Amino acid sequence: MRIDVVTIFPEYLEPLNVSLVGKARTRGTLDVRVHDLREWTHDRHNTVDDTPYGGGPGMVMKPDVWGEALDAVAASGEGEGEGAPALVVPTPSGRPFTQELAVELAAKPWLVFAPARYEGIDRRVIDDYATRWEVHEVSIGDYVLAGGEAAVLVITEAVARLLPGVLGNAESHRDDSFAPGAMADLLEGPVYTKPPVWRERGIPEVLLSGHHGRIARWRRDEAFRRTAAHRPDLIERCDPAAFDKHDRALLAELGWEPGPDGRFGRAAGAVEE
Ligand code: JQB
Repeated sequence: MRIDVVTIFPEYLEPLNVSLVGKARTRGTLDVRVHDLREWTHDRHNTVDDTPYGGGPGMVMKPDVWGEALDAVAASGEGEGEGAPALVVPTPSGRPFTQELAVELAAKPWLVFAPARYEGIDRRVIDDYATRWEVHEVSIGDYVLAGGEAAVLVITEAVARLLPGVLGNAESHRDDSFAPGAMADLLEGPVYTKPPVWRERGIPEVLLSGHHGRIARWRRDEAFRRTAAHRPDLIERCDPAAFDKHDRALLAELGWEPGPDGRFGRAAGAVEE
């Protein structure tokens, strides 16, 4: 996969040289190219922003500079047989970035990221490229960043670990929380390693028992407890056909009960733990 990033802060993308993404790059699985947007300015001050039409606070990134940059990046990939890249624009008003979207993006041969600063990019840039390229406006969460670069790091790491050969066998994707598939709808429970006693704290007995069935059940219970506490929306969204008798008993103990549609919700008068 090829990834281009166009930014006014190329040094912000340095973490892409490290760890999993850095290794994927040195092994040739991932070709990452970071570009300074100011290379495509023509004035003495390398201006990338201007005041917003209609007034208001802050500045808006200029469409002409972004247009030249994106055209140049696209032209640099012509003849590599990939066709047009998919453009990814981080913005607080974008589609929520989820594991599902990570899987979708990991299937593309070529991504171009356009992380903005200030109040974002002149709308006409997104509208114009959307007539020729696949464009994804994406938000990594419900909080406000000062620009899109941190989102590029997040999205790139989530995508890179899905590329063939990037993760070792020891860490394959099947039980990831949120991975579409097996344990898709529950958060992961706690994990432990040696030593068996640390600061007078032991390990849950069941994990030392060697009873694989009981261990699997305990892990599922812990996953339910964490999910109910931190992400009740995930329990509510679950198809109750996925719950067995034990799950139902545990949910009842945690203050959940089936509603008219069979889906579980917090029981009226349930006590917050
Ligand atoms: C400028 C960004 C995010 C990119 C993601 C996320 O554009 C704005 N609008 C309102 C407030 C602040 C900004 C600043 N800003 C470019 C830019 C914020 C991304 C961003 C984001 N992806 N929160 N904020 N989840």
